[in-house]
Amino acid sequence: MKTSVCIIGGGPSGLLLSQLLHLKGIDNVVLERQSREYVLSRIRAGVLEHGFAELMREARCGERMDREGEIHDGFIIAHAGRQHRVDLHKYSGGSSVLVYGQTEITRDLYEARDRMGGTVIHNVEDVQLHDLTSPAPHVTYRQGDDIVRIDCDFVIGADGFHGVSRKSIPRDVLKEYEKVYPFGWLGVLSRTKPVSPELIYARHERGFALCSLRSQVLSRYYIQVPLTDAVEDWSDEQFWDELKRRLPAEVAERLVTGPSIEKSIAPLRSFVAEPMRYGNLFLAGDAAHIVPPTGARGLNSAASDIHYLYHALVAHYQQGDDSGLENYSAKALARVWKAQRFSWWMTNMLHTYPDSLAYDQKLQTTELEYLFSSDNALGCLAENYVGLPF
Ligand code: RFL
Ligand code: PHB
Repeated sequence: MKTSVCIIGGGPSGLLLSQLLHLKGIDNVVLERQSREYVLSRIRAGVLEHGFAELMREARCGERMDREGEIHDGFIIAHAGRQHRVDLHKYSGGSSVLVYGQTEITRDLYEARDRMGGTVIHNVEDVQLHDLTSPAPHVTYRQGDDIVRIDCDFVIGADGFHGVSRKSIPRDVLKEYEKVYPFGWLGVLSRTKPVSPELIYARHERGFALCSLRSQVLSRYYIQVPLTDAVEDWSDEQFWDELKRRLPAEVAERLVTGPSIEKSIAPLRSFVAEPMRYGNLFLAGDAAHIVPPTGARGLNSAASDIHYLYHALVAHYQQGDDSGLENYSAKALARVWKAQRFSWWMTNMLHTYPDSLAYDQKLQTTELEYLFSSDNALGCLAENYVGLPF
């Protein structure tokens, strides 16, 4: 098989780039290790910035998102039994975020790829990247007993944190920066009315909690748990009891509980791999960087990578201009590190660390008190949460 761009990974990053390139007449193939059903069963992001939504519209995939997504002009931070609203609209100069699930984004992208006759190959095994520093790289994979070879100009590594692409860069070229947090998030999806029309981020001595939503009939809640906990350790009842303990009494009282329809634990990690280019391989999204979900930046950072790559590839194929490809890694990383900083800051401010000093706890409280006493501090939070410019 021969194509211009071979994209490894059929998550939101890979599918979005595939769709955008196809609309510009640039031939591409997506290789995905899992089945479509499996990819669509993963419950992840819920908060999108406008830059991401714009890209979805440009990819002609924004119709359902604009119809069903909810615009949020603010969110709540709860601590010490009190609730403070962060007015995103006021403090970010009129911006907001969109609440629309990653599952729905992915579904919309798959449907668009089908409609346009895009090539997305599922259940590929043993993907291997070859000759990445040559002008003619190729990718091989196994499907059943067959080894299939794809010749291409460029390989895009959009295969998430555990993918093969980043691992194909020699160890002496790649530098990895990592911070692992001593806790995870236990998430529950339930077909219940959300406890609040806006998200609530709660700091509590028993651990962080988050009340989020997918729609007015579908709620998503998280609680901070030790890394040693397993999903099986938590019955639905235990989850709801613990969530209530961490919310202000007035919120806990109106929480509607119900059976969980999905329950999973995600460990929290900050990670960046540099550079994001090796020869004709370009990394994008979770393949190159991970943030703890506290700042809702992960998918949004993937979107800015895709924006830069898309424009760089179009300039290459349409104008023979390679400056975008040359600058890709530096440009993407500059924004990636700002998302890292913000996510680390939000995580530190809101989580309970197992061995924190009384001094650290005082600083955490002071950080929150300062935040809600300063328009400048709120402005800083708001401009990062709605997304820095691409
Ligand atoms: P993905 O989604 O991991 O997709 C990569 C795809 O590559 C496939 N793959 C392979 N395919 C072929 N060959 C191989 N060798 C392969 N290895 C892997 C995988 O099967 C998969 O389908 O990466 P992508 O596309 O870069 O997207 C990134 C986002 O998924 C991620 O950043 C967000 O989900 C992070 N995130 C959030 N981001 C936000 O912007 N806002 C949020 O509100 C938000 N909330 C969250 C989150 C992530 C969470 N978890 C579970 C980590 C909440 C949670 C709980
Ligand atoms: C979610 O709804 O899954 C969600 C929302 C905000 C976050 C993280 C996750 O910061």
